[in-house]
Amino acid sequence: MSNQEILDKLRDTIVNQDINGCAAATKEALGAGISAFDAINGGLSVGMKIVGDKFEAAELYLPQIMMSAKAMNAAMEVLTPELEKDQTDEGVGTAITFVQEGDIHDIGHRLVSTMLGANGFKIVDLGVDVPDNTILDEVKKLEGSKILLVGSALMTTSMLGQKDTVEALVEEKLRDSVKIMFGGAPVSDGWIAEIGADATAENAADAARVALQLMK
Ligand code: HCB
Repeated sequence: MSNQEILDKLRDTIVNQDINGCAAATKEALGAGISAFDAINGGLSVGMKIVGDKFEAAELYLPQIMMSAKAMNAAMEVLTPELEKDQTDEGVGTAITFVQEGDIHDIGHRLVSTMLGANGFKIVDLGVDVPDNTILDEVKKLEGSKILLVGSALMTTSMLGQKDTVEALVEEKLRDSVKIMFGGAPVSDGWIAEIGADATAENAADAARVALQLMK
């Protein structure tokens, strides 16, 4: 089977909510010499995009989306140790990663956290549905070191919370202590400029590149 066929198989296991098949296809991809990074970008994420589009077109419903998400998680269990193997010890800074309050979508958040960890960031993962107070407490603990806030929001409602987070940092006089990268499907460059954050990124690989740039 060619590498493209294996990537297509990965994609299809996500679309078909095949949890065991997805884990097996992920192992097959690694066995064929496909990198964890290519498996995510060329196979799994392509599948999640199709699932998202089908959900929007009402061709799939929530229970099916949850099964696709589980398949993605099964693949990430296989891939995370691989991504961690590439981990550098450069100590570029601490990335405080979180999903905005009211939002439990964590697939992209976990991909981005893993990718930043593999690129030398120490990761403080606050998880999902994170209120501003928790973020501020963590920033206060780390004040004085190099800090990157990495927030995800997948819904237009939770995206609005990113503005509140920036305002809360300004109010607590912590804005200059951190760089801020926000992402998630609804986040645009225009929104980043409007709320006074520093950057966004299209995907996990882009997030690593942008994050390293911000820490310079
Ligand atoms: Co969910 N959901 N969902 N959902 N969901 C979305 C997000 C909608 C867009 C679907 C739609 O209606 N069109 C929609 C939001 C609409 C809106 O506000 N505009 C929606 C809704 C409405 C809901 C519920 C409210 C549904 C309901 O209950 N009625 C509910 C929300 C509950 C809540 O959060 N309070 C809900 C629930 C679910 C699950 C549980 C079934 C499941 C989540 C499982 C999980 O995450 N553990 C789910 C899923 C999977 C989706 C879709 C289909 C896929 C999201 C995803 O995982 N994408 C999504 C449709 C879509 O996005 N088109 C749909 C794949 C990942 C890899 O991409 O964009 O998350 P990503 O991350 C990328 C990228 O953005 C970037 O890098 C990542 C990796 O490449 N990135 C960053 C991410 N964070 C970054 C941070 C940075 O600093 C930089 C880059």
